[in-house]
Amino acid sequence: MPSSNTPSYVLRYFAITGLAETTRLLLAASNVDWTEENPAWPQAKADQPFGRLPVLLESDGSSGSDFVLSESPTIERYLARKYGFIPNDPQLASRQEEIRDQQRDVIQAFTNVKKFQGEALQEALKAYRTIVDKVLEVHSRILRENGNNGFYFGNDLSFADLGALAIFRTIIYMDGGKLEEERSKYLAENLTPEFKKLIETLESNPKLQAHISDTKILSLVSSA
Ligand SMILES: N[C@@H](CCC(=O)N[C@@H](CS)C(=O)NCC(=O)O)C(=O)O
Repeated sequence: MPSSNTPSYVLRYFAITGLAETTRLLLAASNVDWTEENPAWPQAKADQPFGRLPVLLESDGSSGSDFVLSESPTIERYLARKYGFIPNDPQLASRQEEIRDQQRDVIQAFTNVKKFQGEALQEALKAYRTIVDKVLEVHSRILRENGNNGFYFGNDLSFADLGALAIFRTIIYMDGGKLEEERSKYLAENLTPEFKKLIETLESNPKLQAHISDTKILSLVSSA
């Protein structure tokens, strides 16, 4: 358990995976004290620093002061650096961030599919499949080069690993967890053995259990 001087956190977001899922996994893996708030919207919009969510509040255990942070990529990197999921070496750190930004492109393409109809929808689906194929291909190679041990780099959980699990959880649960929609079905049907191993490794990590125990996805994607 964190000591009394360890910061505690409140994550404000909507009750969906979306832009907060990597942050939730980072908070769980960091073994810190954290809770989630789902504010009434749009009533709470004016109370947020930039009028949007997610927002992270950090309370310093000793002074009680709050550090308030917006922008999901910034929140993620703040926690990942602070709790050792991004290495200090700038080149190694960039490798983690590069992977995470490519994962983010998948979510961007995924949400674009929801915006369009007709011909534009077909174009958005094509773009989504292209980025999914690329990430599965390139990232599976990186996972293989690391010995296919369920981690992108070395033998420890990193920012890249947590980001990958968040991608699958976001896509599957934003589509209702049924793997019937074109978007989630495509991802599940094309999942590689390397990603299955990564999901299996993360889903058995004791630190993540409190957040994922009722929402594990390996059996869902394996039977797709
Ligand atoms: N760049 C921001 C985007 C935040 C964002 O678009 N949040 C949406 C939810 S996913 C939101 O707050 N929508 C409600 C609103 O804009 O009123 C981030 O990555 O955190």
